[in-house]
Amino acid sequence: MKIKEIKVLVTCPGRNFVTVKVVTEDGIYGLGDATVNGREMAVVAYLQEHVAPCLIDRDAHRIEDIWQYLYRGAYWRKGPITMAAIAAIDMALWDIKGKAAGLPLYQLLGGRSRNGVTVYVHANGENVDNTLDNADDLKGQGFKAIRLQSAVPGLPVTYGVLGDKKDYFELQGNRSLPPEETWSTQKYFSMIEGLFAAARDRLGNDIHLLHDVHNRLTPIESARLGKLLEKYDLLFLEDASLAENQQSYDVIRQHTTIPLAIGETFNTLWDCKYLIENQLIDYIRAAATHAGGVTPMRRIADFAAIHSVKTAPHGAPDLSPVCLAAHAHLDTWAPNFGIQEFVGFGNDETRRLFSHDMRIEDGMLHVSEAPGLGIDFDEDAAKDYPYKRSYLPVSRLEDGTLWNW
Ligand code: KDG
Ligand code: MG
Repeated sequence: MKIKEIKVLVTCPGRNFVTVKVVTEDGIYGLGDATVNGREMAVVAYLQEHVAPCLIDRDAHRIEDIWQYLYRGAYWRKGPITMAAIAAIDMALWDIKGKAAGLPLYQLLGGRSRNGVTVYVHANGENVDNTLDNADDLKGQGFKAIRLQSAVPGLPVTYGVLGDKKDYFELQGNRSLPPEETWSTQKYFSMIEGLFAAARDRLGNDIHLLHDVHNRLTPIESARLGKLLEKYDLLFLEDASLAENQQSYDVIRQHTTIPLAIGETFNTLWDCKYLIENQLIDYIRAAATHAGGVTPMRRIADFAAIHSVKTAPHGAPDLSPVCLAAHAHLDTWAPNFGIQEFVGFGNDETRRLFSHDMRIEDGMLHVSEAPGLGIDFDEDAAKDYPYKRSYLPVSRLEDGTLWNW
């Protein structure tokens, strides 16, 4: 089944998404997500100029060979732009194979390992009480796991807290230049333990709690935080420190038994190899869009499984619903699946463009039973929402030093 056309479609139904459509000679097409938040057009150029021309007339069924051709065959490997481009092609080819076979993707991966995919949702707030009001509300809706992020007193903006921009999509799609935010580790430590102490008092022990540090701490500060939060029984502490130097996690692990999660910005298995094989983390958060697609996500999951590490794919709104669909299949299959991050199916405009029948019930995401990924994209409607440049913020310490956002 030859590939006849590869379309790269950029649209901004509130925030930018790069969607790839691979069309075959039989008329079967597949979809993939190539969105790299704040760098979208770099992936578009990579796909249009350097990938699409090489794939025309190749057999769409040869997913593995095409993946190797794009990864191993190029002298310049890895990195978010390359891997998002490869990811989108790979997802689209799995979508095509599923449609051709008449089977949902999870069946091609090995079939169902569970009834549904447990998700964690976000409770954010301007203060501890308000964060816990939001968490209580989510608990009432049946969610079993909640990430808590509360504003840091004395800092004008805190990661994860939406402020007056209540909509995550609107927030992320409307920054024509990177806004600058201030960070203070000392101020953060004055808030964080109280948040989790109050959370256990108010929400009880029958709910999973999580927290994202978003790389703001050094390894020894992360170790201190882990020790402080151990007694509140978190499902995991995410991105406690950067792991560009993966040995940093040796330091954290020596001091605390808090479960650790990382990986949303990882692009290959190599980025997490040392962390996984030394059992320095408990959850790997790689995403299909940013780690090269379904093919390498399956390898990461298998490698993690033999080291007792679970999967917990990234699910922020900078991954399109096409990526969420791919995750729903991987999560339904992976024997060592842990939890899926979930921030909703998007605003009205996003739901108009991406149609699917995934659903949330009793705190679980339920995968589509339609062949392939089980998601469609309305190319014509997408023209109503053209690309709009938008950036993530940058972070500075209070003395002006640039820090990790
Ligand atoms: O684009 C950046 C977001 O994806 C990131 O800030 C979200 O850390 C995040 C998360 O865990 O969802
Ligand atoms: Mg995160």
